Amino acid sequence: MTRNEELFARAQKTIPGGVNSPVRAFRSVGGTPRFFTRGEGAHVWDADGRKYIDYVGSWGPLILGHADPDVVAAVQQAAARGLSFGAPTEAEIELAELLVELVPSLDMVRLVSSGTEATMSAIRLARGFTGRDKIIKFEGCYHGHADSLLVKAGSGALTFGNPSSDGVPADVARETLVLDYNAPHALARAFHEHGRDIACVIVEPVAGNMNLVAPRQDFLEAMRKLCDQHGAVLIFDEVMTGFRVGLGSAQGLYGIKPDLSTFGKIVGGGMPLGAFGGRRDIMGKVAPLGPVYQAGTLSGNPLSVAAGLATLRKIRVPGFHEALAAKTRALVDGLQQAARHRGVTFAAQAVGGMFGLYFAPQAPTTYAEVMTADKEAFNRFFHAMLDQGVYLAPSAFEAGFVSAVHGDADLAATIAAAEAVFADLAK
Ligand code: HOZ
Repeated sequence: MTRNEELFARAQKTIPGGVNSPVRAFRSVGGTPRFFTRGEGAHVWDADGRKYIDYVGSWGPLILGHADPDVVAAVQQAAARGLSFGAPTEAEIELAELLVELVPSLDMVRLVSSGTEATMSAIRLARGFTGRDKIIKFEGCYHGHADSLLVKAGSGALTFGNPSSDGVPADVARETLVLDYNAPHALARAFHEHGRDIACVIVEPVAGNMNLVAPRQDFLEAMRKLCDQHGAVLIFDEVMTGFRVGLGSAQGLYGIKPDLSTFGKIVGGGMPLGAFGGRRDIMGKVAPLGPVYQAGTLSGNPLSVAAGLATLRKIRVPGFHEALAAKTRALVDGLQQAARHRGVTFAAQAVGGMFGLYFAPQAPTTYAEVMTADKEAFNRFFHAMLDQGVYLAPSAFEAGFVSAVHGDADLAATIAAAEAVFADLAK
């Protein structure tokens, strides 16, 4: 038995599935999850001492790689001054000011402890602001695990959703309309039928939880226009895309100004931190200014704020995101070329520092298309890459992430490993 296997067997006795977040259990790809002992730069080491090039990056936060010395020092210094006060600190203002400066749609922000908390709070705020209950989300987009958001499409083209988890009340799910991603006509129809009841539209402006699906520009533009016409709040869930696809996030990249935005991952630099913010008139409804309640003992935690500030200050240098995007593009181009050499049906695409890999003839644009990709081929690819020392997300339905410290040698080694794996897959 390997040390990873030993730890997994032990973990399953006291932790459901042996993990603290389901996708980590490798259920989608099969096999034993790797238990990590250390990360440095673009690399991680598992409990058996094996080293991997890491393209998960803690699912997005680690845009500077593992254990960036400046981020670690900032956290250490904050920790030495006190772990938590449950009272305001100056650093929270600095982070709020920086967010407002970097993302033009933000007039005000509230710091929370996770992306789930941020989206859950933004939905409540949109409902409180509009006095309406219904929300629109898109099939395949994930916005954390709050009840209103764990909802999948019901039957029929335009129906209210069904819970996608046991424990979510059907009555709550019924308030959520689930539409196809990248389908502006479906959105227009939904507003035509239900416009007066719709509090908000929430969207991942680049979907990253059904593998990576890039948005059609007219889809984003339609939702901005329809929300304006019907008095609904447009929420961009930038937990994944925030500060990753550009310094101004996806809203900067696509030139759309949402009413509210949610952040997580990079904003906390690897520590638990989320944020939601937006228009002043809407944020003015948040307690204690207004009647929409939201609170948290660890909100604005000093260590998380220190890590977030150190990360954002380091990535706001000119050219940072261009270099990250170029590197990510080089990776996906190299992988596509390797697959072509070996005659494997495969596509890949990048948006800024995030990427998607698809065992399909071309990159999908909807959830239905994502579902037609060859999942078995992905699973074989995943395990073969793992054997070659490349750690990809353990699911065909997750995006990948490149950091600023992935070097040319890492990219070349990854592409060479993939070429060998594609050769095997083609046999
Ligand atoms: N929310 C992540 C998947 N898109 C998983 C996070 C984790 O397992 O850490």
